[in-house]
Amino acid sequence: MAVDPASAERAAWLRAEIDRHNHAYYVFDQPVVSDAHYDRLMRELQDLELAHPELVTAASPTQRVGAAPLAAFGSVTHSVPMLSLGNAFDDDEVRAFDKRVADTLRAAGRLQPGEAVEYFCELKLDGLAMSIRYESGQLVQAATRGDGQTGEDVTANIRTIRSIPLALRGDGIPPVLEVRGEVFMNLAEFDRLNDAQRARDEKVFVNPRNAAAGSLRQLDPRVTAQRPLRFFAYGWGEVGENPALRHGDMLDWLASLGLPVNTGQHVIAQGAEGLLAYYRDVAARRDRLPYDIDGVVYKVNDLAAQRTLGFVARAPRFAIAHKFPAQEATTKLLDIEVQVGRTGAITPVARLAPVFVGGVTVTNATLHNEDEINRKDVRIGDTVIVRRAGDVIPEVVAPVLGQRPTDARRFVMVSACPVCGSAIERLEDETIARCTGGLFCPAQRKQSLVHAAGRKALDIEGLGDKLVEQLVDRGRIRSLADVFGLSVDELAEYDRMGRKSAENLVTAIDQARKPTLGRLIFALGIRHVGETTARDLALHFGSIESLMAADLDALLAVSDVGPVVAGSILRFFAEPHNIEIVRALQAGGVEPQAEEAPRTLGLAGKTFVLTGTLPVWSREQASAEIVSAGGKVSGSVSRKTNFVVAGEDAGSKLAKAQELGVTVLDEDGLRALLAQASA
Ligand code: 5U1
Repeated sequence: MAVDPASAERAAWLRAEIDRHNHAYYVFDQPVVSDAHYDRLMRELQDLELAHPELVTAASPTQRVGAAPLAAFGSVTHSVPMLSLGNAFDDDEVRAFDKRVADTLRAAGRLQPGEAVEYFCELKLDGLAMSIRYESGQLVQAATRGDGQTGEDVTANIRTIRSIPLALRGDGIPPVLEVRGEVFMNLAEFDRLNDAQRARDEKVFVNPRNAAAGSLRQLDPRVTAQRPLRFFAYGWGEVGENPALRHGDMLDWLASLGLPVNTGQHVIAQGAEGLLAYYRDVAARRDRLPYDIDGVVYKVNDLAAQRTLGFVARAPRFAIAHKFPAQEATTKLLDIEVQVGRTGAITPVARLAPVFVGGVTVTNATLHNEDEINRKDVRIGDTVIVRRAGDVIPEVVAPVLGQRPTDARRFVMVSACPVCGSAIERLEDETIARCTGGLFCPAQRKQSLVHAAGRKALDIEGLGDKLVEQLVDRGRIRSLADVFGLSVDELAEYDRMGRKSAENLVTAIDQARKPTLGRLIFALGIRHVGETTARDLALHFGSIESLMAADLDALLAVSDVGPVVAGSILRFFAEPHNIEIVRALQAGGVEPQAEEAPRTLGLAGKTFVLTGTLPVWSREQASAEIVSAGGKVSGSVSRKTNFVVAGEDAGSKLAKAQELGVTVLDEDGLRALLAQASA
């Protein structure tokens, strides 16, 4: 039966519409419709194609996961070899690269004396190189780099990546276009994938690169389709007619054909110093990028100059990768010891053979907790992968199982605190084991004192961990109150303490006698009471006496204090020795000052909950607007919620708001409220 023209037209419209939404969502990260609306379009197209199979085209968005599982990947000979890049590891190597380029171009008459070379600078994503071939605008093949000449045919898997168009768009579609770029995974999506894998008891991936590689090597494209893979184009192989004069124009052209290009991160730079400035800028932002990068890439921008420079072996002379210090390295796990934290938390710490990673030499790394060690199956004696990204504490990512020695030992959690001998307890629903010694435990006492002296608490400059260690070990201070009895004469006797430092410290201790009430509450180190909660409690109760006298209902009346925090405060003040400490502080002359209420912004004190998809703003944008107007954004609706902002497909939160009589706004309502607040 012939397809009626209306159905054919509708199917074509749906395909174009879904492609448009894919592009907005996956290439620009700016969805213009809700997930539910997108799903409805997709379902309608699927239904139409089911009713009229003649309407199905290879480029239809319904065909991304159409292929049956493969027995093995075929091989593909690249029509233009896939090159690799030479590396530079320091400034001098970058300057030498620029000099080589400039000298060659000057000799060829392509650069005037004194003129700097123009480069196109890009991020070097830590993923897998991919070549995707379009013929007459249709995606026909995708292949891995392999050895540069021959790669694996991963077409069915690449078709599942929604940011990659199945058909090119726009005018001037070339007869053949091979796009080259990187397949990768965003960090947040990688974490979510691992959470889901863990929940299903399936393999957890070591890093986003491995997850991307593992996802591409799936013989069943339906598995790949479930993985959050992304792609950015940075080059090309075979291309019929090249319409551009510069690398940057070429990328603009690829973007105009609907291909994802990392445009926001590119820069044009002049000469070596311009390259190094880009490198430093990216290095400073590296930890805030949504994906892992392992360096930046510099390419001579002028394509004719690129041809003049040509190639050496398998790498171009016109481009170089400037690598960042590796964030992962392998080393030997010598031992696992445990540390006792301020609240008694027992943290296993890996003692490592020294290894240079993330720009520093690392000898210790956190293993978080016992479950984590078991989950990762890390054993003493293993060779392990260690990761240090930015300022984050180094961590053991995974063992290298192929290198496990036969005498590798499993970690056994201690049953008594290694510092005070008290029992170790692990509550049923907690992952953390704790020393039950409380402030009897010197480790907890020391850390509590360091916390209390910290900048956000009593801010006692000069009372650091080394001095606290000595004071506690010699039995000179047992609680925070004892700090206020320290004298210059006795302090001057301690290691590394001259008379001048002792005087400065006693002055700092004196100044700490008048903290704000919030700082004093924070200094007490009550579990779950952070700096902000301490301030809220101070503003609400006005004095330490009222806080100590507060019952559960009184505590729950404080904004952002829920049952967990309230319970923790009640338990803290139920301990006689905590009351004694407060009394001793008062006797030592500590007099908290009234907390100053923060400058009130328009929405101060108002709590919002966001639900559903707003027409224009993403949740993050809406939250940022609310917070910058002084409001708070919470995840759940309660009687304390002032406004629920509901978009399309809002679910149970909207129902709860209606049930509780909480004011519900749409995006326009929120904008009006914000405008009012700023006026
Ligand atoms: N950004 C970028 N990454 N990357 C990797 N450009 C780039 N170019 C490459 C490689 C391997 O190779 C060129 C030779 C196309």
